[in-house]
Amino acid sequence: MSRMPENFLWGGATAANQCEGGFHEGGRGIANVDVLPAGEDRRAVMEGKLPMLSCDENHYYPSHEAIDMFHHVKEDIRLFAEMGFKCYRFSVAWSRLFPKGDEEEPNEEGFRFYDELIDECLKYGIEPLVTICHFDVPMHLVTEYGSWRSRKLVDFYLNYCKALFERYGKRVKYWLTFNEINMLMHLSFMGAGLVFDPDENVKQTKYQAAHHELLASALATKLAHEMMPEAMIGCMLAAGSFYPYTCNPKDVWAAMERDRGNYFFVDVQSRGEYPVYAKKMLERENIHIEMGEEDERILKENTVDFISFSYYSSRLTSADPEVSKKKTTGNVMSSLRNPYLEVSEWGWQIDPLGLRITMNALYDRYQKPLFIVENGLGAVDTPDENGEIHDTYRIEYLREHIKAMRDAVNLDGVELLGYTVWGCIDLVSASTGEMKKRYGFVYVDKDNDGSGTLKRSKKDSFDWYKQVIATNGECL
Ligand code: BGP
Repeated sequence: MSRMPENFLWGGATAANQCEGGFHEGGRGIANVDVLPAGEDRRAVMEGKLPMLSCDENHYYPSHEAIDMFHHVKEDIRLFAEMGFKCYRFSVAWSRLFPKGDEEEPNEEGFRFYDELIDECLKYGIEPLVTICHFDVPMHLVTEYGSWRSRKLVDFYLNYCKALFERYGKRVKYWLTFNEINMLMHLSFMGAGLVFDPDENVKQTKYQAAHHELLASALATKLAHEMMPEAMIGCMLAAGSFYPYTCNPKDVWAAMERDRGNYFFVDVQSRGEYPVYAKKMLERENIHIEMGEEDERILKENTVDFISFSYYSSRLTSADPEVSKKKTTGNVMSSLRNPYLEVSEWGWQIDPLGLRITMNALYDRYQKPLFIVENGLGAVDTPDENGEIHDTYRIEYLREHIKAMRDAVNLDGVELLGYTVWGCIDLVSASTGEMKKRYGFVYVDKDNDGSGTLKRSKKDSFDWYKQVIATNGECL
């Protein structure tokens, strides 16, 4: 009861724009994620409210070097192997393979980094799990086509998928079409390259863009199944169930509606059609999604094989506008402050049982295998006088979440393919652009302002996680 099933995929997860760096190397083109500055303007740029279509002198752009995995790949994968990783989730930078995004043929040089990365993983018996698009859109597609608001993006994305499947189809089994697809609704520029005009009907644009991503996801799933019969294709949701603030039915209703706002995407990707509640909502709000004749059939016939998600916290909501003022931060969406929970240094609430609740909710709803592809604690790590990091707080967070995950599997019967800890090596924070918000088992010597030697060192959590994997989750 205290172990995970055989062949459970323990590991870690990263994203290209948060760890690779080398943003101009090998012919890579510039992407939306490269123009996200650190500092106070970041939020408005991420939301698409403050257009930043190129870099300027007044801002610092942390993705440009990130932790320079581009030049440390062997060292980093070796460290993951030393922890006993069975799986490593990473993303491919679209603009490395298609610098502008609308080229017919991929940039051969761009493959080299991933060739090496994947070979290194396989050398150590680590299963690669590839996120095809983790927020990035080549900037040329943003400026020339308006990003995902244009249906043309579907073709460009598919061309990119084809290049990936051709190259890596024999070596990679697990693929995710879009990271946190529901991010499009909240941080629309970071998540989908959307910039809004002041007088634009933003909701209309978001749902049209969402339709294009959903269609692209279904077509990529189709292509993957045709080209790689063994492959497993997943969707990816920024998950975390909403709790009602009180037992007032109005609060319960509010929580259900907020959950549906997120489920919408996975409902389409997993069940193959727009759920009725969404159709009704679109009708009420006078939002009209332009669809091609075949779109509904394509969605229906090409559903995903598994449901992956990130989980950092549960969420809390209320129907009462007064109560709704007591907010705290969280992944993508803010939440009300739950008095029963503690928070991280960044105000994200810590709720291990919420992971079990979320897993059960997703499994009940979709009846497909789940994969936890992000979970972890962003914290300040301070090296002691010997340069060591005793991150007991991180161990504690992960231990409690792993216990909840074990219960969901062993006591509730949820089918779970694996668990990859977010930011298994320190990397740039997506929401804040900071290095100080660290998730890793491996410390990277680099500061918020970009200074540091980039030297890697093991934290206490490194050996702890190694033992967790070695005992298949028994020894926590
Ligand atoms: C998710 C993203 C990741 C990652 C993580 C942690 O939204 O998929 O890219 O960054 O959250 O968030 P943050 O970096 O803001 O702490």
